[in-house]
Amino acid sequence: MEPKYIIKICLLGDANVGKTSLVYRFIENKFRENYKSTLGVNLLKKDMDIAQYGEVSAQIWDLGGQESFKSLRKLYLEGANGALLVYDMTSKKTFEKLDDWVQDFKEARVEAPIILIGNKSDLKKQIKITESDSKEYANSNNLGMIITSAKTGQNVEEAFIELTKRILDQISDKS
Ligand code: G3D
Ligand code: MG
Repeated sequence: MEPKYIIKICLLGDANVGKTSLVYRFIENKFRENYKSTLGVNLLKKDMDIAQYGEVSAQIWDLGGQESFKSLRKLYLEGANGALLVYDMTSKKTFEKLDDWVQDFKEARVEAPIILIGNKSDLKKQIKITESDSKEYANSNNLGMIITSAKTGQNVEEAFIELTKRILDQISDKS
């Protein structure tokens, strides 16, 4: 059957925050300790069955290895219906870079929903950015927020599904 909706989801966030691991966990339900840093863009597809909407096919764009090249971002973000914006809970630096990503995304896709993800929640002793810091940031920027671990699988599926629901709510509102 043809999916009723085809959507584009982008993974945003600095290198090493766990974007590729989250996508891999969501699609394959596995975690690999050793990734080669992704080059270029990974493009993956996942079909979901979302209550009340039915079949949805998500194209998941994972920017690899070139997160720091601002000039690529515009092309990457073009046509995105929503984004998962990831930081590493053990790295203050990746949290401080969020503004940059939010700004770029909003410039390209003004109204599309974003979910903020604090990843690596399993590294409990090394956490530097708490869930409440994260909530505060999400609230003041009007983002959804969820804490995940690509390693244990905690909340990974929930994050993708929550974003997909928000995207569909928005798409169907407009039609
Ligand atoms: P990126 O795609 O954002 O660049 P990767 O990030 O998915 O390549 O992950 C970067 C590193 O973080 C990898 O470790 C990966 O195993 C690790 N990682 C990703 N998610 C988690 C998580 O939830 N918990 C823990 N503990 N580690 C995670 P290496 O050692 O290969 O650099
Ligand atoms: Mg990657």
